[in-house]
Amino acid sequence: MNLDTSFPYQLYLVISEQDCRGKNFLHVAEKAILGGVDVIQLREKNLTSDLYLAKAKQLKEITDKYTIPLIINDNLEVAQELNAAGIHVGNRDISPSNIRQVWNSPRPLVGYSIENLEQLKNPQIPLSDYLGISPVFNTETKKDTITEWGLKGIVEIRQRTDKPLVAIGNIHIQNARRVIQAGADCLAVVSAICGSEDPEKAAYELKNEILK
Ligand code: TZP
Ligand code: MG
Repeated sequence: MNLDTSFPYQLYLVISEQDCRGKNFLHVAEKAILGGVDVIQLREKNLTSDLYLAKAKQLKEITDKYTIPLIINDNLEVAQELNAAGIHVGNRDISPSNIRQVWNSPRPLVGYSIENLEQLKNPQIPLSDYLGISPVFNTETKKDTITEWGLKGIVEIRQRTDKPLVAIGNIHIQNARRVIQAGADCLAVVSAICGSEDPEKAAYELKNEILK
């Protein structure tokens, strides 16, 4: 169990326009917040920084309205310019230590993805605010992944670190409870909410599974 109260979030939406499959992504985000999402990450992979920033600004109007933190995936320039709540990076991106060197006020939330057990010894770990367990289950949404952690993987990571653990990868209503029981503190989803016909209901039901 994580004892760190600086990460009080349980349901984490990772959103991109494409993953909303034709629905208005701002509308999806707002409905998801109304359903119970606690934190949102904008994860756009094929945009210039200008377009990424423009999209992030639109989303931030909504997250600010509900005082929900907005985290930017892997673009420090956009995250800082936006005055986002934080940034999420992976093993091959800019490192948490580099981020802390150039961005310390207000202190950003820094999320760091864990793709293999070796990485837990990495000095970047103490510099991050939460660890992304990536992916818990293989997913069509992101195919360039390394370790499918499974529930056993979560148990193993939980034994080795007190950092807040955010599980991601093919998490749905049917497996959400088991992922929490295995030791995750927070569930991150893309398609379970973005791909739903009713994002508010999807978020509400997931949140209920977590709180059960
Ligand atoms: N990182 C690891 S898996 C993943 C990311 C961004 C995608 C998760 O998407 P979904 O649709 O919730 O499986
Ligand atoms: Mg990345």
